[in-house]
Amino acid sequence: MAYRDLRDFLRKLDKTGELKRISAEIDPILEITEITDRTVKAHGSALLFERPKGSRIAAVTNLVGSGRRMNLALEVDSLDEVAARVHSFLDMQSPQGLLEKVKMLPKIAKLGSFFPKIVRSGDCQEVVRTEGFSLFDFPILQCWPQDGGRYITWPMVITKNPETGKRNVGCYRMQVFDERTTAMHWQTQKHGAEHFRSARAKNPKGMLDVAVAIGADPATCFAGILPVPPDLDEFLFSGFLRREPVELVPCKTVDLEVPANAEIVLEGYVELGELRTEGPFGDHTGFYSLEGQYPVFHVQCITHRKDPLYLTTIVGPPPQEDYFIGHAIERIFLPVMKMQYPEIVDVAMPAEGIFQNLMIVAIKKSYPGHARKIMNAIWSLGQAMFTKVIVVVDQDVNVQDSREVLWKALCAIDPERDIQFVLGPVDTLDHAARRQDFGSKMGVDATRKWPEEGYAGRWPDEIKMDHATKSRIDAIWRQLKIETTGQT
Ligand SMILES: Cc1cc2nc3c(=O)[nH]c(=O)nc-3n(C[C@H](O)[C@H](O)[C@H](O)COP(=O)(O)O)c2cc1C
Ligand SMILES: [Mn+2]
Repeated sequence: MAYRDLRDFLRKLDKTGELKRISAEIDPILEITEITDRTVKAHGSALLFERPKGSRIAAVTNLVGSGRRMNLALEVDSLDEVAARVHSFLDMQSPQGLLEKVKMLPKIAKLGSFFPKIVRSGDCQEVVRTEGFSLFDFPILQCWPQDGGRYITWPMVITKNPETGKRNVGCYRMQVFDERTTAMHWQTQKHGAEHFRSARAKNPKGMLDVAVAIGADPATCFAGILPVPPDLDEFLFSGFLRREPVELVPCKTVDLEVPANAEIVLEGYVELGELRTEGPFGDHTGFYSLEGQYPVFHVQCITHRKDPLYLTTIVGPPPQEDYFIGHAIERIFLPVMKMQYPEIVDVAMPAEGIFQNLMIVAIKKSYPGHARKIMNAIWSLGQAMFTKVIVVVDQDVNVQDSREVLWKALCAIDPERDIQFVLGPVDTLDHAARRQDFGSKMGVDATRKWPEEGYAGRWPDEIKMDHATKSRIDAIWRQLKIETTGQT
């Protein structure tokens, strides 16, 4: 059974020793960050701040900031199980004969059963407030000292495509300007920004309805983060992840639907002619992203449960909670990448590469220039377009082991020959780029080079001891009593 809501998941965490309640008064200004940062880096539990200073509402951080809790969130023992489910759905592509078509039907029907379901009422509307409310009632964090203010960091921002009417859910940080206004940090390549531009093209003086849901069952909360193609409803994918449809209720004041089990919902609009200075914000790069001009969200109604919980996360010097979320996404979407490019054996995005900076890809190389073909493929694959450095290695390199990759990749390159630069879109948060949103990317072909690629010599074998010697030494190893501590 899927988790009903955020508190249902918290109960599960409590039972498994994965939740720490903090009853001391802690300030959402900086202090919650410092505690959360130390906890996630020490592989600690989820945190429930029962008495955030200045608010009567409890705050939750580090919800899925470990592999263990991510597995609990997705109700699996390993992320491979989710990947296998995704794989089995993709497997139904292009059935051959009638029999295969018939066999496919139950799978399609099952996918159909994950479509979001509209319900008439939901806990998220237990309390409806159209006046006298203030965003400052909630324990919204100022995360880092130089932040421009307090930021909502884990919202599900919901809009509809003005052209197609299709829903989008995105997690975009929101800087609180005052009691009822925030920024909307729609980075230029994201779907929310696309909706904004397309609405503005129609009517520059108009408005775009926006709803923001905060806190729900974990799979639903991931909706905003999932890198799915435009016009594919992220809530469908959440339904697939939780194996039950996401239930949605119509908003009170805008023509949008929000998860019925949400803790808090902000309803309102963005004025299409209005931009305001947003930032700085201590970001997931480990550096501050600087001020920029972003749209403004006007809250006209807040609905929430009688005793809402405020779910938030912090980003900053890695690793943080977003590493675990990103890693889960990497595992879940690997079958999708493999379907399009079957030569991909595995990929890894180490925490220090903060997702957009480094992707290591192992391929089954089968023709000259294959590594470069894969780089170009990745640079054209949704949000993977942001990847600043792609390192392509042969399939016998374990990409999950950064040390092995460093060793083998560096041995395999003639830098001038094997490095490829391209220009294109880069992540808005890349402060090193020559221009915001535009810059260069680098591909490293660290595969073995072939004669067909102009390599004149004979590529050497990797050193490996022979089995016979190994087993002879295995047999006498203990008797030799050589002390090994495993430490340097
Ligand atoms: C904690 C967190 C904060 C994020 N903040 C932003 C943000 O402020 N702006 C943004 O464009 N993307 C942000 N992202 C990334 C988007 O959520 C992600 O790219 C998502 O897939 C965008 O959805 P879309 O493709 O529907 O636009 C954030 C992700 C996380 C995990
Ligand atoms: Mn989207």
